[in-house]
Amino acid sequence: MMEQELNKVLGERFGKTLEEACMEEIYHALLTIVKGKMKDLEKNTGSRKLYYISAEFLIGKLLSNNLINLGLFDETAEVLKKHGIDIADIEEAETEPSLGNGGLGRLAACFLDSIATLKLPGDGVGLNYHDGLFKQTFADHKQREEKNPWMTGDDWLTRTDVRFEVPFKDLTVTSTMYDIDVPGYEGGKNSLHLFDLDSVDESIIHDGIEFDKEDIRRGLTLFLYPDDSDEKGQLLRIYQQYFMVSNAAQLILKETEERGFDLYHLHEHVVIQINDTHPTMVIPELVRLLMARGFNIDTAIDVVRKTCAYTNHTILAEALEKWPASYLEKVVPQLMPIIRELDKRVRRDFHDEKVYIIDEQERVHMAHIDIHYGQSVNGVAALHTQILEESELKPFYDIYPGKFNNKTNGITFRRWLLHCNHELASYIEELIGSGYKIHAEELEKLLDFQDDEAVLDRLRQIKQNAKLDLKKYLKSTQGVEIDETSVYDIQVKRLHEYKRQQMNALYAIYKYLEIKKGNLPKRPITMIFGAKAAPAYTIAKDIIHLILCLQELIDSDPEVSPYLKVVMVENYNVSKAAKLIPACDISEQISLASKEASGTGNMKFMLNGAVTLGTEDGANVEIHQLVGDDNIYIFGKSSDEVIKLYETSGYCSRKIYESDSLVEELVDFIISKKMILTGDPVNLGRLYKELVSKDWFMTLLDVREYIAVKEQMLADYEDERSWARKSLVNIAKAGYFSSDRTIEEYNKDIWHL
Ligand code: GL9
Repeated sequence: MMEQELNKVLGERFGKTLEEACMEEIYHALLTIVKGKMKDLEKNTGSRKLYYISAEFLIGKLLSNNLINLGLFDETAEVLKKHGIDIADIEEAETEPSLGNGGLGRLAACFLDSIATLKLPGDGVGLNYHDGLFKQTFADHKQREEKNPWMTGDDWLTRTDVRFEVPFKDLTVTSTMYDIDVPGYEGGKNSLHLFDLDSVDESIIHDGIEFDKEDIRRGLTLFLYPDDSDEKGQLLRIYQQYFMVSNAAQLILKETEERGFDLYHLHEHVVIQINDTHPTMVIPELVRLLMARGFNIDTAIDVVRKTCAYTNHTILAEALEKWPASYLEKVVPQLMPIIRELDKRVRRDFHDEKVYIIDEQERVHMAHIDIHYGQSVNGVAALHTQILEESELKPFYDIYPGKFNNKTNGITFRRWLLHCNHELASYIEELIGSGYKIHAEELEKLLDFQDDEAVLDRLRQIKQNAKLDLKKYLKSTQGVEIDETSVYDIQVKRLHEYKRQQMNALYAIYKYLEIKKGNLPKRPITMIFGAKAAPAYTIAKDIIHLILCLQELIDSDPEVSPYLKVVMVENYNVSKAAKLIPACDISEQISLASKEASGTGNMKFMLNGAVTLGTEDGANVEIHQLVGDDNIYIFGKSSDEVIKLYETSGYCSRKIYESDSLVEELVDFIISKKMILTGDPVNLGRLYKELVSKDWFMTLLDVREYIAVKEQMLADYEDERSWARKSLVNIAKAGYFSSDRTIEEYNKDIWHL
């Protein structure tokens, strides 16, 4: 079947056969075939429909995943193999849509997969950024940013004839809606609706990722997260957010009326999930649109409140959006009277300025709108929700205890096991059958094999094969040589001080100095990093600089390089994650306790048989509970202790630096002569100073214990059988982290679809 179809499409489009076509042509033929098949699928329906509004959908490449969900992957791979083609090479021909920054955006993509798979009616709504998150390159041991276009004209987008007028203060624009089909695994289909502006013009980009941020007509959807370190950038963000939610609100009202429902009953037929505060303006916008249709304000607010639900993804203050009212007046003055009315009602009912929407400095707290004017507030892991209830959002929890609930994040096993690790997925199927692909908790059946030496050996072999694959991949893409007999220790995620890549780098320094002293490790260690830093985040870029300098220093030292290797993977993204995760032995999840709301990489690594080295933070806490003390390595101060230190200003990094000679030696190395000769004294000096005199995320507090526990872990790795058992237990217990489970919980507690 697939063979005939491929030849037919290749013939029609390129006048070629499978034998003659190049990788790009085969990719485009497959794209055409898969799009056609998805078009024929029936959309999920129901009397109540979900709209998941999100500024980010980090969908990544789609070909293989769509083939898997349509049940066509194996056949396609077979056909290609018959002609001497590896489907992995076809995957390379697809450009990656990087329409998200990290976990939050990838979560939205995993959710769409699970919602479709569970056959629930639910569409995503977002923006069609022409350039995804910047493409990262390295030069002079520093990050450079380049634009990252992904639309090729022949891609997964389908232009629709849905268009809406979106009014801003100074101009009114007309949108165009593009759709991407989201097929469920073995049936079901929904849509991802991405709104765009026809007048957007990529030619206004110059010098990397610079452009005139005031040119709204040509620049509105050019970039995901344009730099918002200045006022122009912040205003552009408001333009983007309003464009997104006004389109979403108009689409929702249009579809609800087309389905024949009365808007006075909107909440019975629609639920809107607000993914972080970026889509918050959908609340006043819906109130405005309903009032324009004749609703009085009380009824409009009441209906909207019953329709909307909010997910909080972070407790970092910098991420809780507070827009100056004057900015909103400049962009969307039509919303300000409504926002002021919403605030007035809060002030009437509650006498605590901590819960007001507009504060004394005339800033609008977006999360406060969501909490007062939505029916649900959820955190994304048990500990995170507890912190929201007990400290971050306590005044709100005291008012609305019933609104708060937890939904521990999850990942779609279709991408993060079936697609990225075929060999492991089919071996698991051999052992316990295929039921686990739909009922993830069945993975627990693997526990029956924890003392089966043949099974443990095979798992080790599968890991070894993945490590070899990664070795080849890094060689061909970055020219880097890694040793497949070494232990692979991997930290991949956005670069942020709270995630503490700097602490891992201090371990590299520790190991370097140990080797120099003659204390050689039993087995070579490969430390792999992958991370993009926000273009305006200075210290994050300094940390990348430190890692790249260490990489070179170690590589060029023949005493050390046989035992230690540091590799920073360039342009870490979804497809690189899929190559790195199956090959990992040690999964680094070392955020400062209380700061990582959940983490989802931790789950991906676990599912692929890596053992976690982590703090009691985010979903690590739940991983720990599931696998037990013997199958995870935990270190560091607890979230309670950390929160207390912040409250009492009780942390002083300099004290630790001055009293602990090991810490002093490691930190001093950053500005040692060797390092200064390799790198830039400005960057290294700034980072050194930051650690000694500020260290806001308490690296020095935990670094000693981190080193000790990592050393223990490396020693334990040498008992290969017992390590393989740990690996098996991690896979077996990962079922809980299927996003299918997460979505079932959202549906049961919030959506009721
Ligand atoms: C995040 C949290 O930091 C993560 O811990 C969490 O797993 C995800 C998904 O809930 O959300 N919140 C947030 O703002 N980001 C997250 O990853 N940031 C980015 O995506 C860059």
